[in-house]
Amino acid sequence: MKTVFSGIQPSGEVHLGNYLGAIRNWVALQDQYRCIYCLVDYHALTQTYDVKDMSARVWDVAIDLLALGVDPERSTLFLQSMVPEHTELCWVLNNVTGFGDLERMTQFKDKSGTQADNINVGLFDYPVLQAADILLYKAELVPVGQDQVQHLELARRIARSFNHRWGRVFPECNPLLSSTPKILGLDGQAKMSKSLGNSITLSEPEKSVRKKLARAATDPARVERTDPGDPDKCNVFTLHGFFSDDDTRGWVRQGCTTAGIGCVDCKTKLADNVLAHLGPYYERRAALAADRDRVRDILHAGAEKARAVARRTMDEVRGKLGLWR
Ligand code: AQP
Repeated sequence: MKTVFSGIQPSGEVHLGNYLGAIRNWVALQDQYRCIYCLVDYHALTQTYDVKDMSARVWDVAIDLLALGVDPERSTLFLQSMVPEHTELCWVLNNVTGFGDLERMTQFKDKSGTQADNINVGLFDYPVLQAADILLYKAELVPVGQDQVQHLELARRIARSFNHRWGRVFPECNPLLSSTPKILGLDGQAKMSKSLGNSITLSEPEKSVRKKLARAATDPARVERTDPGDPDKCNVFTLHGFFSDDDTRGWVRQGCTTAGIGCVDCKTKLADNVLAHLGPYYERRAALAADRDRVRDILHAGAEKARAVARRTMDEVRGKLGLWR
């Protein structure tokens, strides 16, 4: 059985981009593969954050993942910092990673712009820690959003370089994209992202979801209510693609291209469908939030399972490196 690995930063609550780009795939893959999912808290250190918020962020993301359907009976869910082999393997992999390769990473370039006051070495080395996360479990499939594909190409190169220099340990890993791999921000710019403040988090109250969607950018050609638009250039229509049925999508496409409906009609329908889709998640989230011991136990049990695999891989790696024991 193939191994699937993926991670998410506990840098706040899960947003629609995370869900549509990656997490719904995490849930779907659980029946077919050995799935390992990780809250990558060491990755989150690369951004400026308030120490007193970190633990709440971990809770929020853990609860969100479980409420969305990550099932601890079928998958391993754990916190990265509870398995120190991640950073250990990262150090080893640093030695087969080209400086120039890291300089070319789009995420590093983007983040260097948006957090210019904190361009740290961790941010630069982020893709190597990500490669270590994946390779530690010899994962072959990595469900991610489009923004992570470049990092996975690098992870493959790093694995090859390791195998070439020290002997074969790691398999090739491949990205697994959902049908909505890139959700744009509500401002219509770049990608939906917490740090850009253009996201909707799943746990937001109904009023806030409706308000944010009502203000979401649409096809720029639709300036007036009477202007026809192109749904394929509209992020709101991309969201309908997942949350609405064929009839609704047909109604939107027809109404938008002929200016038969306004953006308000289209967005109201979308908000209804998003909220209806998230109904079961709201219920499960409330139950989990009231049972913190259970969530803590799940993360501890997950870390123990992950660590057993991670230790074996690191023993193998140290053997290949010729380190003294
Ligand atoms: N807009 C998106 N569209 C599709 N997929 C996305 N992902 C993130 N944004 C989008 C995917 O979600 C998974 C977790 O990503 P992450 O750990 O980078 O999550 P994040 O830190 O919460 O993402 P943000 O909001 O983009 O964080 P910041 O602003 O802190 O950088 C990944 O598989 C990712 O591809």
